[in-house]
Amino acid sequence: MNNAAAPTPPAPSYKPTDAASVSAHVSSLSQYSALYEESLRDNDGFWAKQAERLDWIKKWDKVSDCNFNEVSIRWFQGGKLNASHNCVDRHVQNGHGDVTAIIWEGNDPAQTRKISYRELHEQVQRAANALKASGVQKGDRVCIYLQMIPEMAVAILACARIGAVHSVVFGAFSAESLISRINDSSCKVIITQDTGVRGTKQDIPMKANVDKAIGQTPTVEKVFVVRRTGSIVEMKEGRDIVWQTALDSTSPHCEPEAMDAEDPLFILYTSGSTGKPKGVLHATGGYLLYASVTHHYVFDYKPGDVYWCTADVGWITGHSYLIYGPLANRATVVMFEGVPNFPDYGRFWQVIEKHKVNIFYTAPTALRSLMKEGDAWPDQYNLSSLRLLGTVGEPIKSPEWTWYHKVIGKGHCPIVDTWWQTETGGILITPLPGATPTKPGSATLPFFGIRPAVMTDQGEELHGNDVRGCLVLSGSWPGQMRTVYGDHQRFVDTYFKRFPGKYFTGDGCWRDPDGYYWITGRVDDIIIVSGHNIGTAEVEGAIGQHNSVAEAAVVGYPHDIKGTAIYAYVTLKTGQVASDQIRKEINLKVREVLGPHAAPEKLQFADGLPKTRSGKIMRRILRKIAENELDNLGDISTLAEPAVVESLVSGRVN
Ligand code: 7RM
Repeated sequence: MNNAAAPTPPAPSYKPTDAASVSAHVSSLSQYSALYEESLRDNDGFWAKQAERLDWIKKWDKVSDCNFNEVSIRWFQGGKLNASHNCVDRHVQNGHGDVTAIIWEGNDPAQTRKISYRELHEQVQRAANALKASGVQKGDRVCIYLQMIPEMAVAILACARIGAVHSVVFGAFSAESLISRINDSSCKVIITQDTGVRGTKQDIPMKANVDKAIGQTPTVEKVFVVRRTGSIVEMKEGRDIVWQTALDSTSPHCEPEAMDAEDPLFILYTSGSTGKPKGVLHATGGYLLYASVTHHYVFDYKPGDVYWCTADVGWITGHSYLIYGPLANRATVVMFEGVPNFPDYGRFWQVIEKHKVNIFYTAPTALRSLMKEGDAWPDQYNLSSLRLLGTVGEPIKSPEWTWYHKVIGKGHCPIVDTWWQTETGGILITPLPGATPTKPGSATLPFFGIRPAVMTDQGEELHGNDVRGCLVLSGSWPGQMRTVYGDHQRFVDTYFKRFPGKYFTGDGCWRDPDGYYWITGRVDDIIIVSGHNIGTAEVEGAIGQHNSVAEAAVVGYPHDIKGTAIYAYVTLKTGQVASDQIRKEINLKVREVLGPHAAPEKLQFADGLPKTRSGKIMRRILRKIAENELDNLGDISTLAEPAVVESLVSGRVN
């Protein structure tokens, strides 16, 4: 296992304030414990009760039918529902059409739009009709390649309405990433925008990227282009359609499709260790319920609260906690197009003051980058509307936790450190804000119905507290992914092989003497940079596309801002001479192939890489060198050529 050192106890414990507890959905640790016990004792009963939160067209026959040995996972079989009805229609029907669904804050602070549930209802129906008119049918896949604009929510919900399976591709991804994702799930339609606006970038070439991709995506028939900037883009007659025109010229009525609870709702690609991204597939009923229930309890959402999740919809956090969970709960959400440092480092705090945000959910990497700019930025703004803070994506360390707590939350806002994965659909380990005393850096305790366990490398479960090992889940929950799209065997192999009968998260953890969970990082070769899940193999593949490169190996190393950054070891083809020019070109190549978030922070040219006799690169050694832990390289006797280690150490980039 390659776990970062676990934090050392004892950590201070922060009790929820009376103000946080009194009105909370769960207001004491004993109430949490009782409910938690009950949720395990009668798991089906618990979820059946929770499922009453949603509108069902037809009630389910069976709550759960899950078997991790056979890797078969089904929730609410026989039940029928529609996700867009649950996120939009029912709120309007129940008399809440005037409630603001989305407060859109543009990249430019002067640009704001408010969209009520009624307006959203109309837009979603028009979009659903436009998709149908372009030939999209139930079960077809639709690629959504957009920035953070309201049309993102409309497009997602329109797909859900007609039973099309959406696959959102992060707006910063390159044409090449787009091609592989579109082809893997044979998308019929792409929804994109002319150009994008983000920070100082005023013309991100979204449609142009689609144009680059489309020659190599034979299944794509139509491209919808949202007018965002009005920049001139090529429009191919008969294929490309302006989104706004299509919506305006269609009917504002479209009946939601009755979907089986187990029908796919969406695919979201996440990095895999072999380099080929995995199409994580989520099912309609279980996913929607899980997103809704966790949003309700973890963010303690109550009608009237203004809730802001800063995550991009291109990641799972945006799917679950910007779109599906909050909208199912009739929340008012802030959707932000910009970046934390534009026009200056006060932007987040300015937006909180402007929209009187009550609940704020962001990533530790964003906090680190803002913390280093000093307290003067947040201190300029009135943050008194805040009552709850959250984090996600990576472990949060003490300095930024304390800063978040004191400088942003003024000491009175509980912080929920939420641990989960693309694969889990929603939050699994987390404090409940009115109930759970928190320790900075710990995601604390399991959510209702969740059964974490800690395993040794040898596959034995470690019972009791103060144990370290691999984090697994011993039973299913409704939000669990159902399969890897088009490759069920990969689903089985990745998550259920290492510990038979259990779901392996890939993370290491420490369950401390109080039973609190501390996530210590990935045990395999995924690197989490600024909260983005990046496969080492993908980056190596991209570097390898440079003509001069023979071979590359990348590892993560601790980085103050990004949490983990990428260190690349590159062997050039014989006859090629290492230079700053090649270094720059390699960097550009990675940006072009995968996007800027995957570019290596450090790059070392190496004559050879440490390999085993069977040819496997020993990343353990590369990690130690990157981390500058040179005294402790471990056993190098299994290397084919132990001498390469010395030359790697001497060429280390500081
Ligand atoms: C939601 C999301 C998943 C991986 C996960 C962990 C790490 C996420 C936390 C965390 C420590 C947290 N999905 N991770 N949240 N580690 N504390 N609160 O991030 O699929 O992109 O990444 O992220 O390693 O396995 S993800």
